[in-house]
Amino acid sequence: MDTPQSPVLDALERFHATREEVEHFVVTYRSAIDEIETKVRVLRREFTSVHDYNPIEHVSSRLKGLDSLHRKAESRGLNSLAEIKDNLTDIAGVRITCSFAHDVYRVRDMLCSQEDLTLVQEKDYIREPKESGYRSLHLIVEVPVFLSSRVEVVPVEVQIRTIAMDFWASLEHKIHYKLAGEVPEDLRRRLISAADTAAAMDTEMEALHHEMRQLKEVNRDGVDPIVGQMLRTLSLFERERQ
Ligand code: 0O2
Repeated sequence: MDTPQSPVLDALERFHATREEVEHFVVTYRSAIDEIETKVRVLRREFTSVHDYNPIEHVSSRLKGLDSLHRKAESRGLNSLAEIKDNLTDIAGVRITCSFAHDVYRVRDMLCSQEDLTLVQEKDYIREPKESGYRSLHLIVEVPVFLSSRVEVVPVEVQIRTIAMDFWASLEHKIHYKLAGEVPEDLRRRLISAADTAAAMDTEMEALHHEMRQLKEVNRDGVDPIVGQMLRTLSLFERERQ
């Protein structure tokens, strides 16, 4: 039994929708997230077993909360669930955290080459960071969701970034939230500088990783046993992490 505060009842009023429509809306977008998460899980498993390397560190997802959805709909003058569906593409979101920047594009390519998935928009905030310092690759992809009586093509926002970019974005988001958007100039500048430092670290870590893999190749043809032991330990460590 719903109480007057129940999110579903609340949504019925806000979006002038029937209960069935709201439930259908939530199920459809949640299923679109499941579809993308399954694709990422399959890629991750295949990579780990076939290529002996896992480019994906972490995957998370979120369905935009009804409050936040309502605020965004109001600010865009959208008055019904149908208008929201037609105009908002970030209702379903999946975030993929990769080890290195190179992996971000690799994962993008692997996902977008799948036949049932259509890339409708790409914003590359890694090559062109936002003024805030924010870096991430944003994709809007459309994925079919097979329901009992029809197939719905649903947009999902996929954010792909490195661990360092993700760390920065979470902290920056927290600061904005805590200060209700009123971030002092000095703090803003330090955040931009921290974003540059994180980007420099990404570049250096990627270079180190590349060199380590090259050494590993050489090791196959016979190298100093101590170096060989180090490489085996590194590779064990890498596997543990996966
Ligand atoms: P949530 O809950 O994280 O999803 P729009 O999406 O149309 O309103 P825009 O600017 O065209 O606006 O979209 P864009 O650039 O693709 O970015 C939207 C999302 O990217 C945001 O979602 C954040 O998740 C993330 N993002 C963008 N810029 C920044 C930034 O400067 N700092 C941080 N930490 N994250 C950012 P939402 O809607 O804010 O919320």
